[in-house]
Amino acid sequence: MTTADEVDVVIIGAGPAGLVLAHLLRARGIDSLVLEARSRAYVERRVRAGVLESASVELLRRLGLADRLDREGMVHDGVELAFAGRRHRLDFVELTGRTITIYGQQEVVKDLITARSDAGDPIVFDALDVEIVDVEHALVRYVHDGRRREVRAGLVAGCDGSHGDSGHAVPGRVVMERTYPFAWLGILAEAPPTTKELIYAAHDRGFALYSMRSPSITRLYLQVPADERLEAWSDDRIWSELARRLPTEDGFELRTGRILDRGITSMRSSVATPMGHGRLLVAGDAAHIVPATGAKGMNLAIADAAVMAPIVEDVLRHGRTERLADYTPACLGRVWRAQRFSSWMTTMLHRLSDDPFQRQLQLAELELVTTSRAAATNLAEHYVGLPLEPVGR
Ligand code: RFL
Ligand code: PHB
Repeated sequence: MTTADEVDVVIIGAGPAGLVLAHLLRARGIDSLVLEARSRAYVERRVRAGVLESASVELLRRLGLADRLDREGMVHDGVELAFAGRRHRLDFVELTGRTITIYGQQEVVKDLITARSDAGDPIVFDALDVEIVDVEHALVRYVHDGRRREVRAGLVAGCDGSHGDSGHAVPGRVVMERTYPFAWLGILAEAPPTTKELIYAAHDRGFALYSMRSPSITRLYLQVPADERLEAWSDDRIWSELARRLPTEDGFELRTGRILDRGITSMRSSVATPMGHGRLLVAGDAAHIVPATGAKGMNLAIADAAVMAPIVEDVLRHGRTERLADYTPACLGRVWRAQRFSSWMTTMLHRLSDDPFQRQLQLAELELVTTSRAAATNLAEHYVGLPLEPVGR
């Protein structure tokens, strides 16, 4: 049996893009139904990004969703780059007047889900076989609790991440992509951070990243080959490799602890255009992926939602369907800036080959960004993130 519903907007996916969009629409008085394939417990536990740009924090604050973020988020004034045995600090506040906030993506997701359910707005978890049946008329079907359901909407927002299907519903979309011959092995460890800020380490043995989640939890990453298996890395091997790549001559101390979570993340870049068709608009990882080195993915997902919300309002409330065509170009300026930044950071910091010429070029680049104020400002401006206004001319 099919149960039919009607709603202003169907949002597919309860990640940062879908949940921020749902809240932005609520703030404009627009109803939405969020359909999420996984369980609530699963999406709230999924360990991913950790860096929020200042504009992302401000947007969450404006929506009244930042109480816990403001209490528990760790505001960082800069980052450190480590290479050739030394650490160099980039002071974001001095260079840009702005900061970043370390707050786990799953904490953002938890806060947004709690606020939505407190308001009595629907999120259907364990929504199976979600299908955009008619992209021109925003008709979506799914299965929940063994029942087939059908929803008619004014618009569909495809926010189902890099493995989702919604992007495939855009006819003739073109995907540009680049893969890297390495991946990141990431761990979450029960160990208090020993530095105040993140350390990006460009070691001869490969890249390592020292990050954190709270005063008692560190988040660490190691560059590994693209096809690496997690089973090849015992706890001892992980800690000893980190202990080789992270320490510097100034006596950096790596604290070890119980490993709470581990995973391998592939490194790739992609942009799919257009980011919509008919009554479908696609946001976040469902439309574009950046390698994690620039810490941009979650922030881009939030920025897409911020572009989409006023367009949805114009279309649904004022019948201005021509506004749908504005969505892709309004997102792409920022997306390509983030691609450029993430690809540059990735190339500068990872071990790319055995070629000594290439290595010297990387070291020269690192020397430049840590000694030239102009070069440091370029890095800092993109790391703290661009304002939420459209990027470009
Ligand atoms: P998400 O978060 O993947 O959410 C998509 C949601 O859609 C659901 N879904 C479906 N629901 C219904 N039907 C279907 N058919 C569905 N298929 C999928 C999924 O279950 C999920 O809940 O995408 P969104 O919202 O676009 O957000 C993107 C971010 O998650 C992603 O860009 C970041 O995590 C990337 N990233 C980082 N981004 C940053 O901004 N800063 C960082 O520091 C950062 N570090 C990282 C990262 C990603 C990492 N991993 C693990 C990929 C570090 C890592 C290790
Ligand atoms: C993280 O803390 O998970 C993190 C930080 C910076 C990055 C990527 C991931 O560039």
